[in-house]
Amino acid sequence: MTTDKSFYVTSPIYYVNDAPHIGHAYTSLACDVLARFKRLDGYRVRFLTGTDEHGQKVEKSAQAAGVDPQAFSDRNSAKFRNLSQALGLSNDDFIRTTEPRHIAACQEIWRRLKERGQIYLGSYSGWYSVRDEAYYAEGELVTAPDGEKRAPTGADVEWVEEPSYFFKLSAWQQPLLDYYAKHPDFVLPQARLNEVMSFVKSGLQDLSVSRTSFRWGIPVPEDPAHVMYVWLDALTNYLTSVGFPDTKTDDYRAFWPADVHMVGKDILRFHAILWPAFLMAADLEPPKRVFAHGWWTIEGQKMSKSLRNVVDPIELAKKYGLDQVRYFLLRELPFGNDGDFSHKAIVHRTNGDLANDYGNLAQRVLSLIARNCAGRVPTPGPLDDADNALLGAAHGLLAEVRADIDVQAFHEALDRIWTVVRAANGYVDRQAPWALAKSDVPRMGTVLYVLAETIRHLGLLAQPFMPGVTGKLLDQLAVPADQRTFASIGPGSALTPGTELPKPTGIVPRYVEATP
Ligand code: ME8
Repeated sequence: MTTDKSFYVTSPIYYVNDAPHIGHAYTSLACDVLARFKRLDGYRVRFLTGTDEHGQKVEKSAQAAGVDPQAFSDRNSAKFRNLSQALGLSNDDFIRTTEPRHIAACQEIWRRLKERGQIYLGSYSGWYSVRDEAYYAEGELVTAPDGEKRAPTGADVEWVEEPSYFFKLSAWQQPLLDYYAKHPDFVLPQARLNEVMSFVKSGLQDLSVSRTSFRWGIPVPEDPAHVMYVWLDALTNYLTSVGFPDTKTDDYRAFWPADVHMVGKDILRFHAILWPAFLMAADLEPPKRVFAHGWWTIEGQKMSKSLRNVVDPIELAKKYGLDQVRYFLLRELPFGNDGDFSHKAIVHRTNGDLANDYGNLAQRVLSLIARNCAGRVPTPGPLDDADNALLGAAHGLLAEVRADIDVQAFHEALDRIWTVVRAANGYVDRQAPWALAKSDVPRMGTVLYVLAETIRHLGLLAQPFMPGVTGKLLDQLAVPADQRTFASIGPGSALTPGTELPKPTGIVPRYVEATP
């Protein structure tokens, strides 16, 4: 495809100490929807995901498992790669931070920072949380009920004293504030930008960016007794994937700066403060947006291994269907808010929005056409106001949905699509094409044509969310593969009357609890 529009979206790279769960799937699915939407909308897209493999947390987990950290990373990174496959993610790259291309990129960014006088040698003494891979100032710590000092996230902290290189983060306080002021959409949702800004305004300290008390990291160029701080290493992955340090490549020019770094709210500060500061200091452009989404609890509780309530997305997809899981996760919560996952809620969405509203609409229209129009796209006669209103709503959806997707309001995009689904179901009820089949066959043809065109649009627009279900729907409308992009939205590529359609089959089954 030749296009000068390009779009680069990234998920976080996940730590290999944990097995993939619904939280990881959520972020990656959101990226996938964005990537698919932009591809269908004519963009050249790059979607990156992968695994974060260095640092003390991974080293300790590997030790606990009795394997060396590389073997441990190999094993667990493969689980995330499998997750991508099982979820049908359309990622263009899967990066591992132990790959040579990434080590080269990190060492180069270090050199750039060093050359520009942004890094100096000192020694760190202070608190560190291995679970968060973060440094905390004394004043940020909280005293837990057991009297222990903890990170504000509840994680354990330990006292660290070691030689360390520092990044002059304090020098970037004002440039960061200026950047936020100039780019009010840099962090979404808006409220999260306010949190970031007040943290930055409260003062930034220089940041320890190397460690000497363990070995599992990328060696600092010219001083290999130090390994790089895992967040400097991890964040750089977004540059590695587009070819950095070579900034002349086609991919680098097309895709840097990234359009959206999709993250959970837990890692917003790393992305919205450290990352643009590192980049500006290295004379590279900061990303255009960081979207920090909310947190899922499970049936009202925090997800944790000890509560044995960790939800495996692959099991979930096997139980309800992949598209049902994708739809549920992106429809249930306003994207950005926290929410609760429950089996009751997913069954409700699957049987209500999907089987009853969307699936039933398609089923009704396709079987009426099969029965009354000899299985061929009917020929429309003159259109009345009701026909034009429904078709107009379908044609107008793209512009509205595009605006939602551009601010990552996935729930609103779906809500809008479903407004037309409900309008179409209402139109079927009111027009009663089954009665017209007996009283006015030409009018029946018009009504079924309007409906077929409407469901074609509903199929095209829901593709990024439910590639499987919509694929089946578009197959049943005999829409050729090259007419499934958003360029085919609107009256210009309408269904051709007389086209033979395959025998209709259901596209979204109801979920029925298996009897034990
Ligand atoms: O932080 N609800 O990796 P990580 C919603 N390696 N999202 C959740 C979630 C939940 N309950 N639990 C996890 C790291 N997530 C670093 C990132 S990026 C340069 C380095 C998702 O394995 C959410 O996206 O701890 C969160 O930000 C991410 O998993 C944390 O993944």
